[in-house]
Amino acid sequence: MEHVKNVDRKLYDAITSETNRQKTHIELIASENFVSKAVLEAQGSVLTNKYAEGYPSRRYYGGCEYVDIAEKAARNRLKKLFNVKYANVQPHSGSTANMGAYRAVLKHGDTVLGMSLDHGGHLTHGHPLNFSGIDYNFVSYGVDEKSERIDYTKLREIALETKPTLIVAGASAYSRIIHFDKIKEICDEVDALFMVDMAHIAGLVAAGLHPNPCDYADIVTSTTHKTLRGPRGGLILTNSKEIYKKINRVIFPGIQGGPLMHVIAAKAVSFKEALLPEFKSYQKQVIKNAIRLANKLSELGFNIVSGGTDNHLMLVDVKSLTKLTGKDAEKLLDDVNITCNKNTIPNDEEKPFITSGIRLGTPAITTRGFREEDMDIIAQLIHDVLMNPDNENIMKEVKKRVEELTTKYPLSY
Ligand code: DSN
Repeated sequence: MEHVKNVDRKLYDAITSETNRQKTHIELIASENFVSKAVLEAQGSVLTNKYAEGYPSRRYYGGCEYVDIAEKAARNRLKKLFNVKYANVQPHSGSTANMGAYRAVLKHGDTVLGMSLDHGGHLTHGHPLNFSGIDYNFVSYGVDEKSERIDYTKLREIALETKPTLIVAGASAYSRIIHFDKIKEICDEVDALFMVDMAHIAGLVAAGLHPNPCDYADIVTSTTHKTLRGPRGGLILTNSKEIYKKINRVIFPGIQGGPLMHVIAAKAVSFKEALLPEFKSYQKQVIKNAIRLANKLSELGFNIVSGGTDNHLMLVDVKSLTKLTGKDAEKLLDDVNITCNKNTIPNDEEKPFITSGIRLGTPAITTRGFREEDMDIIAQLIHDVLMNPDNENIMKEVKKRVEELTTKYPLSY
């Protein structure tokens, strides 16, 4: 950071403070992770200087021979990782990837089914304020009131009734295996296309620990920075040559210009890392840690939505035990250096900015080396803080325990 320090003290201070925050906090935001130094280096490389509109070997600019190596490697590694025929690695984000996928197969106003944001879906799966909900006629499905798992029977009924062009699966706050085979059956029955946004679970899929949506869906989208542990960005996969051609045209020149070649290079590096056996062990530990954290919180009296987790995250209903809102819980935990986000729980009575729950995930802390026994400690600390919001001594003690843990598992940035 020597150069930033010399040129821009303000930004140097902000970046070093953020580095320090990451080192000293227990990061439980389920969609965050810590990239390797190799990924960071590739993203910070001179590839940021290069314009490369088009696709490898078919560019609108000269001098693309080296960035072509990066994009070809990213695509090939990704295809191997997910056992899929075609990959576009240019989407700048998950939102852009989803926009690209929709535009490739939908017309304005087409009917689409997506999981409701309140039940764990995503903004780009049809929220009325998002482009998806504005451009298309999204109809929501959700979870069963009792089991708090996706209600596939109801989903089928909605599909039979609305005859959608596309059904979208995928979630940002759903802790159970998504049964793509069941949704594919429904798609076939109503003659709908099937898209999966696997952003949250991509790393688990890559490691073979969650069913692979590429075996069922016409289009699969993802971000690259969550469980997959790459740089911030998006991607689109398909097994259909026809859909692939449409996707390529939609991404460029349809909705994006020059691809971010430094980010694509970093994606390539992270995909290489994800192909290593260590990545599978890492993902196994992510799930073990999540299950242990959910179990311990549950033992301590917290209601975990759907009763637990099969993946990297859990939704904790904080209000029923502590009377605190999700917003208050997020703030109290932040005060002791535990970072998470407030989250609506199914059929939440609180507004989305207040909520009754928090979402916790284990990808980032597992990257640091945290193991099951540490989950017991974290659960106890969360319990102690949220049950004693006015007790300064307890807050101080918890902060000290957090420091012990973050020191035990240092981040080497
Ligand atoms: N914002 C992401 C998350 O936290 O899950 C989804 O895009």
